[in-house]
Amino acid sequence: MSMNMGTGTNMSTGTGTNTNMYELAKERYAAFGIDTEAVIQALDAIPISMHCWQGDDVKGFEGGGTLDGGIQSTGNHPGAARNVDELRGMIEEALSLIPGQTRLNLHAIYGDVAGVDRNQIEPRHFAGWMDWARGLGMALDFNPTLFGHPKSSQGLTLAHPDEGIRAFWIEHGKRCRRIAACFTEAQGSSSVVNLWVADGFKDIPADTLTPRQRLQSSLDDIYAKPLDVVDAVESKLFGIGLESYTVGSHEFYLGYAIRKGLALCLDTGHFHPTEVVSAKISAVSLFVERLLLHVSRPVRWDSDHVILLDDELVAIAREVVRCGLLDRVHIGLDYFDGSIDRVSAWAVGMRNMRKALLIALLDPMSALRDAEWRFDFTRRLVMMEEWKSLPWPAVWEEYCARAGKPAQLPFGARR
Ligand code: RNT
Ligand code: ZN
Repeated sequence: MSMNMGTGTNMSTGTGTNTNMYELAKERYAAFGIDTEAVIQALDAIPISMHCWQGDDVKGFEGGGTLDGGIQSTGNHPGAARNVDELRGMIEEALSLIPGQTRLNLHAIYGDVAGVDRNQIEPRHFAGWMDWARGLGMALDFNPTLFGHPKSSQGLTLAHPDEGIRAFWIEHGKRCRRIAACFTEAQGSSSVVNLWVADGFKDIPADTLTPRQRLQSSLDDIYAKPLDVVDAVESKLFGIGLESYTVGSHEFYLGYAIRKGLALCLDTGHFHPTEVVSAKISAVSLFVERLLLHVSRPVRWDSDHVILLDDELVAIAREVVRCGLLDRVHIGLDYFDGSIDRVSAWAVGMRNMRKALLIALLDPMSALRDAEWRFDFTRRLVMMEEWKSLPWPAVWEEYCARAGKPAQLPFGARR
């Protein structure tokens, strides 16, 4: 099934407001062999999955809402969504500021699930989301929620020594995949189901192997039935209170995804501080068919700050584009900042991701590759450096104008 579904705009008609600036930019890029019209078309069609959990600080609608699993949303900015109507209203407001194909990434705790335990959830608990999303022409992605629950309070879920606890979470995982398969059927594009578990230990464990064997066998159970979804697994380095050992490490899931043919999720906050996801993409792309990116911004730890238009964001987008991976990499955002207006947090991050993709699509890759393969490293360097001062913001503004979205965000908090 095609991945390219979500809200979108018709790029083939209409011109923007800054025609002079744009016409100049078009010429400058043409000199580097880049067709900005083709870039604008391509940019608009790339799906980016917006994470619902920025809107309410990852609380969900079960009624309890304590966050554990070693993740934290900090800050007391007013306006966190208290119910599904408020959350949808905030998402709609964010969408009015965000150009391009946008998908929505739900967690299992965001269904109509007050009083429904995780091993009881069904597609009907998500019928409201499906109706609403259909009305917006927006596709849904999904995540099992294996944290913030009495049965995750010991820091172990799918790797727990108690078979009953493992069975509870396995059932949750299976049900989540079935719910996502209903999304796929309704929306005509495969729903991406990402599984992340916090399982680990605060202090140094004696036995590092047995929990991994348990996790592996639990996962085998969850993925036993083939369904029309894109299954992804997400590794992590450590969480708060789980500093010494993570069962689902990078090596664990890289191996597991390769063996089972699953997508590998790389979260930009889940590696050692000097490691970058942009440096991993081409290598892992040789061994897994699909990647999921959880684009986040770690500040000293996996702090999930709003993503900036920084060098690493552009490097990630550039690797995806240069390696020709746009149809094998699913791009999703994953951050939650409770200290600022949450609608603006979405809008800034979603627009930054798309700006990074624009910069990447404007890249003169074939000329650079040509110079590189002729060992003309002077030409490669000069071209790369001169290209950096080309006027990509003029193309961005033209794109926003054609998409009917503001070229610049309003500065003030919306809530
Ligand atoms: C946690 C993972 C995970 C979560 C979401 C809420 O470190 O990044 O993806 O952020 O599932
Ligand atoms: Zn993540």
